[in-house]
Amino acid sequence: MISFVTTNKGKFVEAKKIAEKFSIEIRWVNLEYPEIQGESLEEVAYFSIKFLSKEIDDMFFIEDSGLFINSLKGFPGIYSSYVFKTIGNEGILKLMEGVKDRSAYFKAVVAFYDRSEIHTFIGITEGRIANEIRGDSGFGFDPIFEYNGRTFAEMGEGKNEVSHRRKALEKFFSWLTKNF
Ligand code: ITT
Repeated sequence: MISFVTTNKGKFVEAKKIAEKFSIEIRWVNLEYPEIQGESLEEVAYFSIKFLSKEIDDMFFIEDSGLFINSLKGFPGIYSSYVFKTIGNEGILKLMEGVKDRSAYFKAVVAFYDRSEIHTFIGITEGRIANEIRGDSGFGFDPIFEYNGRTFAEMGEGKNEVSHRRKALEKFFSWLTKNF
């Protein structure tokens, strides 16, 4: 049994479904932890793992993600939570007014601590920033992230088939079945 530390229930439910396909059982640890102001998702995840390794005594993993907009040099990136809480989807659309290159990607980093080493797994899904807010499923930036013409929030469960989080988790679980 491996613990998944996250305050986000949606993330846990999604991970549990994917884990089942690999016959892996995961446990939800709903624990908030400090996130440092690093330069990359990987760096932030390393510090979080180091902090959590003192709080938890079995094997565990975390998952951190963000939206990276190319014309904004990767913003909001590691600041995604804060930017979503402050300026939100409307704010991002405002920043993108009149911008031609609307390409963007979601990136997820899964970081797993086996009590001796930290292993990271990355998932990326490319798309573009929509011209307006569309759809009502999902969370966060889903209503403004377009993938093949539809926003993630218009794709319902279909988002989970192609999401950055799914890709990172599948890499992790498949590695886990071979190594543990
Ligand atoms: P943790 O406790 O696991 O950290 P969290 O909700 O803070 O949960 P993240 O830090 O990984 O999650 O996510 C950062 C922000 O990026 C999140 O608040 C969303 O606004 C956005 N985000 C991440 N994944 C997303 C997705 O699949 N769809 C839409 N927005 C996403």
